[in-house]
Amino acid sequence: MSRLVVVSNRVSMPTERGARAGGLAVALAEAMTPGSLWFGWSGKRGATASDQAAVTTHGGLTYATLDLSESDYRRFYVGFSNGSLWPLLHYRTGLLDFKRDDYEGYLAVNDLFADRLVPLLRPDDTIWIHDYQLLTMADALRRRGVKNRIGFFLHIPFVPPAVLHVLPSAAVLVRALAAADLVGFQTHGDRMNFLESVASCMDVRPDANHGFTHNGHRTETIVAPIGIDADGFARTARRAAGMAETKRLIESLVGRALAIGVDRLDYTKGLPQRFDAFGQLLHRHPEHLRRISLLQIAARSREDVDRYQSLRRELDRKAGDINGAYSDFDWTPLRYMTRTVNRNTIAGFYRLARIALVTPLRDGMNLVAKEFIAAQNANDPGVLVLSRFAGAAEELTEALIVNPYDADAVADAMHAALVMPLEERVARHAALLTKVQRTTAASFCRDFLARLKAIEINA
Ligand code: ADQ
Repeated sequence: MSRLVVVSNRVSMPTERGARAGGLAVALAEAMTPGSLWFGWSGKRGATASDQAAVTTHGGLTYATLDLSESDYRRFYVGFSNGSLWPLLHYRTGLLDFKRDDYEGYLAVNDLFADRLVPLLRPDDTIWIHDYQLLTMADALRRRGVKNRIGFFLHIPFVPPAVLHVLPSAAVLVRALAAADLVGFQTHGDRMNFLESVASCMDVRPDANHGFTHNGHRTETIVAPIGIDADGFARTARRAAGMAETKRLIESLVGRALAIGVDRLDYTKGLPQRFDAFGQLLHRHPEHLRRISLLQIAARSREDVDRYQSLRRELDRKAGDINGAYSDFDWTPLRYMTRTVNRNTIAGFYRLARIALVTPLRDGMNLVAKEFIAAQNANDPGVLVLSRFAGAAEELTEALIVNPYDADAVADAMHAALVMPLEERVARHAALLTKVQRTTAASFCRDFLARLKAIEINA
């Protein structure tokens, strides 16, 4: 049987504290059968990059990691991946901070990954590369003679050609991606944008199966929405009812409704707009004054990118404005925290919440939306207020779908959620839960890998 080789920017080792709590490790748990190899950056920076991968085994899996040099880190990771590709692929061209030197660093690290992976490869390995940091790695492997099946999955959105071409050298990236045998996206919209970009950059039209052939190499595409282990997460949420943190939160609410937001502190997540919308709720619907608290948990991330520091300051200010305007001596409307909260604890918080605000300005999928649905008590569920610009909105149509740029509309949706009759809440939740149980982390892995393994390759 062919071995699975997963490649991602970061490898979360099971020995790292909390590393398996979320992210790719959980999503790929199903696919990583004993014997599989996980390859990527260790998260460490040294004076120079590793000249070979450090290989360890744990629980039947092999982990191969390399350190990056400080300059690789700045150019590949901070510079091009997070300063150019992340804003671009989230449609934020105004935030693009392109530097030719960073771009060259990006190509060099993708080449470095390929150089360090090649010695570890066996002829029948199936290679699955993840995400925007590694757009050119499939091509780097091909240039080193690798003939194995290569799949690539993009966790974040893909933009239409008019947006893509804002990035100098975008065509190079699209052509490099086409070196994979299978390229996967979260939504139909993302795939369509990619195929239009292929037409624009490579002058190749897709066929009826959404694949295309260029210079004798065929590239197929797949829409594979990522999901969660819905039943497992539901169990976690039920168990969390007995936790001390859950009890403390209940006590602190003194019977008030809880609205919750859980995000990485990132400008794509629409947090300033969400705070404005909450302010509008209190302004336009004063019947909710003193009756609701919004708990926003925002995990700090990418703090060495300037843009993230200014976002933090903006949120501190807005939170202060709202609480300054509306707080009472025994009521704080907005509880905003940037401390890390354990995922199991958050599961219990979701179950208590009457509303979840998942209002990104753009998001590949957004697993928080799915986690919130899985965590609910089906007999008395909370309501999901979901941005139309989250990938999850393509599936989760029974949520209250909003435009996150329209603070009044989001405020009205929150109001609708707060006054929604039980019967309607139950019906919406039941429909959503069916979907969250259908496209799970396991089905995501299964669908992608089944499709990849079915591809004929001429090795
Ligand atoms: P992210 O942008 O990180 O991921 P998301 O899917 O919302 O976004 O969250 C991933 C995980 O992190 C979830 O399990 C969530 O519970 C957890 N998480 C988020 N904020 C947290 C917080 N404050 N504290 C603790 N845990 C938190 C990228 C893409 C997404 C895509 C995923 C998976 O940007 O669009 O859904 O990959 O493909």
